[in-house]
Amino acid sequence: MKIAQNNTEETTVVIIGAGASGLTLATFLQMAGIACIVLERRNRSYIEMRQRAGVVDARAVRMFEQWDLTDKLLAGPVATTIDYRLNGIGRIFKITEEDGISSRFCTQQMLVGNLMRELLDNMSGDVRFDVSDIGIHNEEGHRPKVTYTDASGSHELVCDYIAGCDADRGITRSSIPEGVLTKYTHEFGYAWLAALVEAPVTGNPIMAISDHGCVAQLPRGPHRSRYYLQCPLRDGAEEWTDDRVWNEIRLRLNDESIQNAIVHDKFFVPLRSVVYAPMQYRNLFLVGDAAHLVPPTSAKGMNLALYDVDILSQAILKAVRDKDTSALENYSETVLPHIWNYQDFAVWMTDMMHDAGDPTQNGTFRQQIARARLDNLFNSETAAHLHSEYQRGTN
Ligand code: RFL
Repeated sequence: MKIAQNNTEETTVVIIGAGASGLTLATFLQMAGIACIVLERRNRSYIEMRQRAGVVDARAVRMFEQWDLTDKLLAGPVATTIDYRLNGIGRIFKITEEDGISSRFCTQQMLVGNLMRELLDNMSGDVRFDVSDIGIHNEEGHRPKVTYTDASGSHELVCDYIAGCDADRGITRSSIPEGVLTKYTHEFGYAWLAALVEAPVTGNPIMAISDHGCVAQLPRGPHRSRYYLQCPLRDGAEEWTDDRVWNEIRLRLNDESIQNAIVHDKFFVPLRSVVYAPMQYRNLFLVGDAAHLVPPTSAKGMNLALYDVDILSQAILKAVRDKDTSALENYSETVLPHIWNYQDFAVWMTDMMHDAGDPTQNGTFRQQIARARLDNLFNSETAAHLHSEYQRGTN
């Protein structure tokens, strides 16, 4: 980092957002010797406590292996199986491996905490927390500038590239002039009540279809898990008391032995899919949730964000080291086919798991179709190949 004037500094890449994608990108750039500064509106402990995803997929594990970071970043056991149930009757399926590499049960919180330690404590990375009023100046023919305010006053960063890693409600996407981006969106018409509970997954993670709707239990560290319960859009978290949550879990899993446990938080998520295209404008590149959202059923949001980072970090390396900007110019075109592949899979999987739930609406026929599809997805060679193509996307 060079200091140009009093409160103006120069760097190569400014990354907005210190979530899963921003911290991963910063770590890779730092390891490659490319100067970068991360701007984050929250403080470090808030980010380290934020509970989200629970599985790092095989593709992302391979990416971290290539940077020799797997042991440092990915705590947690290898994810091998998942229990899909239909009206209480379960079948255990093996999670697809990619070239012998398995997914890992590693919560997003653990990954983010490990990235933070690696970047800040071991590599002296530059992450500025508690910043506000970020302004993006990305004009034709000029080096981009990012302005921001913190407790010490206002600052300006002059850079070559800006990475928008600030998720759906961030500011980088909204800095792009109207008419440049197209928004593609799909509302599923139902919601999930997500409840973080003090009860670990004791067997396999569960995805279940029942006459009362879909339910999932996914690991969130050694002592906790998150339950997801399908519910109508008209509901809200406040209508779901803790007792109602546990009664519904017992009903949907057809298991009276499940005991109530502490519910740490509950929130309500209307399920939707969104893609913004193109994912770049001049020297600004959108990454992760800033560019696309998938419903949590597919467990792919964080993994898609990590995929974007993989492609963007390689493209920045090429531009800075070899003065070859072709991969950066093609960033959006390279990433989007993979994103659409996953959107396709996510819509297929989400509809199958939810439309089959209420027999008064769609009949038990749909439930048997769902069973057949799951069997095919995980057991038949053709379907396994198809699934692994989805997993592989446009590698
Ligand atoms: P992040 O991780 O949300 O990071 C964005 C960062 O940007 C900051 N920020 C700003 N900073 C400065 N100025 C501003 N104006 C800013 N606005 C925002 C934020 O504070 C934050 O630190 O986005 P990123 O990096 O794109 O990563 C995406 C993933 O976090 C997301 O896709 C996943 O969490 C989605 N997701 C899941 N993905 C999976 O792969 N598997 C799962 O099982 C899974 N479960 C979930 C999920 C998301 C959930 N949420 C968000 C409802 C479960 C839940 C509950």
